[in-house]
Amino acid sequence: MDEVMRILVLGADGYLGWPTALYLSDHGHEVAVLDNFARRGYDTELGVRSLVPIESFADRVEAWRQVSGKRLTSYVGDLTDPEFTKATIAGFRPDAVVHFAEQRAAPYSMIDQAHAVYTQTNNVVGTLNLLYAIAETDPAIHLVKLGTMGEYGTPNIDIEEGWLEITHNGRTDRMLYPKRPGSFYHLSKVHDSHNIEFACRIWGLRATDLNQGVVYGQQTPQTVLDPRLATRFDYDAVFGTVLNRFVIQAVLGHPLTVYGTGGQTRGLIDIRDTAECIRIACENPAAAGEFRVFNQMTQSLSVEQIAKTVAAAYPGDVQVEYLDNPRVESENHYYNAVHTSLEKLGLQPHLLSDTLIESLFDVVEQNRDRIELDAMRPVVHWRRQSNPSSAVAVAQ
Ligand code: NAD
Ligand code: USQ
Repeated sequence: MDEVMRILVLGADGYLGWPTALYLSDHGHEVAVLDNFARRGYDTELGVRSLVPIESFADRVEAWRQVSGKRLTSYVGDLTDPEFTKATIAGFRPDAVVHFAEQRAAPYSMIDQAHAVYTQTNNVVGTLNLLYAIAETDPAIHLVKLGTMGEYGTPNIDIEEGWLEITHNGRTDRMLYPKRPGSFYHLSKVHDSHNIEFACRIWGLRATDLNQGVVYGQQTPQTVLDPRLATRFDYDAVFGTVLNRFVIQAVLGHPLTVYGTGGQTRGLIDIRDTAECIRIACENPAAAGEFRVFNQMTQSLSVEQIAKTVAAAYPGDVQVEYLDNPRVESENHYYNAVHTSLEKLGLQPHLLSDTLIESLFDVVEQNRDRIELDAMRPVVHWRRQSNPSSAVAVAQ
């Protein structure tokens, strides 16, 4: 790194925000961390908890100071509060803001009307407040925003990195890539992308939208330095993501819950690569007025391939159960997503390996007594307008 940057990480108490903040701090940057603890609140609501115990925000920040000698400036507050957001940006004066702070579970957004409205309000309003705060404080601040590969859906053409050159009736233009997302959560990210692109166009802001695939893994070189630095690991049917859930199900001796035929294909990325992609994006900022989009994934696999990979890595017997798909999604489709920009800037991907999966088996073994089995079954169905919020609630 040539230059120490001031980087504000929003959503830094979450699964990805916390290890990314440590990674950036470890790379010599001046890092501030912010959260409103909404994620801990969803745990209480759903009756679940992270498989791996996590410390309070204050205790984690203090643990990092003790372990690394580095200080994280911390802010507690809600991005949907415009005054708080403005005061934080004006107070810390970051070179880059990394924005993870959204409600990120598709099933949570599909529970019922209240959860859909909450998700879109929290995500879209929070991001809009942030755009105003940056524009009014200093338009040169680089916004590094977490989007999602699910914004694109599964079109029957190649997925480009955010933009598409279209020729129509003999005329050509460069347009935002058409989006067909699969949940009200994924839609909130599409709305964010449009708002950010517009702010770059009208105010000359600089932004990088990172359309990230499904993340797997739990440990990074920084989080393993001390148990108090662990990041969360979700397994429940609302917040647990597919590969992490399959690893846990294999260890418990539960069948891997493949939804539908398992033919649906997704982009994936290792949690260590998430942190590195953020560092690369921060250290190589977008130009003034540029809305830059990178597809932050390193490989594509179908859900069935993920299940087979986990089953092959596990030393014992593993059953696979094909459930009626609770979601509305294509299970047999073309999928070819370009993801070369981050690699051109230096990303060296960790591709999915048996070694990584085996290390996750160990993490699960150490914490298996913390698992709430009822939370493993999907209870949120896309075709219904009203769902129970958790299997735990259904079981009680
Ligand atoms: P997470 O829920 O663990 O973390 C998000 C954090 O943001 C939480 O700690 C939450 O309390 C905080 N937050 C939410 N709303 C806030 C608000 N209004 N004000 C302040 N803080 C708020 O999620 P994660 O898995 O770490 O994901 C982080 C980001 O990455 C999300 O934007 C998500 O959409 C994106 N992403 C995640 C994945 C994945 O597989 N986990 C994949 C692609 C993209
Ligand atoms: N799936 C199963 N069985 C399960 C869980 C999931 O078959 O037990 C399937 C789903 O039907 C879906 C795929 O696995 O086809 C991925 O589901 P997921 O829950 O792992 O991921 P998703 O809902 O797409 O959301 C996650 C994160 C979200 C992020 C997104 C990236 O929660 O924040 O935006 O991954 S992406 O998928 O590229 O949009």
